[in-house]
Amino acid sequence: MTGPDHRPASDAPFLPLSTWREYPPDQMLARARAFYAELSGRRTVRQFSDRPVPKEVIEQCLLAAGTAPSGANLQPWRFVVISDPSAKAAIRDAAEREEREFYRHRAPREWLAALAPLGTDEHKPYLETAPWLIAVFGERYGLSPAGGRLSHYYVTESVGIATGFLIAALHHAGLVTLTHTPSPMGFLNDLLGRPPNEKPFLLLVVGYPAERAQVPDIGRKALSEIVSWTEG
Ligand code: IYR
Repeated sequence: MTGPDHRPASDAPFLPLSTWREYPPDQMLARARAFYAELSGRRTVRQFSDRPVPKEVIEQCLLAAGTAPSGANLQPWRFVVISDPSAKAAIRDAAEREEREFYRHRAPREWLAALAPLGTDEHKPYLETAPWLIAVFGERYGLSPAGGRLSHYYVTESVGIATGFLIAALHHAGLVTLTHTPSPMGFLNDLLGRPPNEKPFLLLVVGYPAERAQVPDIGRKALSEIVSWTEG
């Protein structure tokens, strides 16, 4: 066993690492395979059932999201969870207004061509059908109790990682999600009463798939297309 590596000089308290555990190589490989198998079954879904999903499940998945690493551990995320039908209707209305603009005027031809295989359009009925919407915000800066600004670091990276954890947790729990990015998303601050230091990151639609839901016939890149190894 190697001895301790550099331990940063700091007066801040440190604890022994107690949550890590080692697996023998064969188990490690089996676990890595099983986790990939689990995640590879995740599909983005655009046809939702209105079946209710217990709040406790969403809560646990949000706890998982909140374990993400973040710049200086400032945890610059805020999840606004919506189930109220009138709030969902207002979000749908505002999102569809932006999306109409996007699909009819703003989107360059090349972008529309890239979206064609997904079958997306300006209609977002699932924003009302699905039992839960989770609006993810990144705190551009924090606020001190006195109201001063506190710097946050790597907000986009941190919130992106937390959102990835959230999507994985929801999938693992047996739910489906749609990562919705209406643009611009400023309407979410207005509708949800969020302060100006919170920047909308994306809107997650969460629930059960509709019966006989269909997904586009698209695949994932091969390992060789996404990885370059530089081995000694
Ligand atoms: N925001 C639009 C368009 C859209 C953009 C990308 I990039 C996607 O991967 C999917 C959709 C919409 O939500 O329809």
